[in-house]
Amino acid sequence: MAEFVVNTPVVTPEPLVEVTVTPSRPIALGRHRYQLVVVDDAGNRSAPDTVTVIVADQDAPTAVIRAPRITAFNRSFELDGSASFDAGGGRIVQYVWTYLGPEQIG
Ligand SMILES: [Ca+2]
Repeated sequence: MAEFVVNTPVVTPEPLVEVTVTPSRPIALGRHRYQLVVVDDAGNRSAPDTVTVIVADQDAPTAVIRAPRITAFNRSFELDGSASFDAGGGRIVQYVWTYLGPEQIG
């Protein structure tokens, strides 16, 4: 586990390191670069190798539709999607409404 700070090296004796991310220490959505330099037992340092890791919103949002239970004949009414929410660091930017027709009885 390691809390990475920009341009501050983290030194480990092992070839694996966890980039620790918690709700209080998130990494923003987008492209992030990491660099590795290795040092041998004689103290020789490698040239740096770098990678780009893309932090992406991969979680679908949840739709919550609310409406009046009963509405009067020939009266407009509202559908409300404001209780919908997203996960994964993103936000909802579009509401796609569809009338599915009369409910079939029986
Ligand atoms: Ca999302």
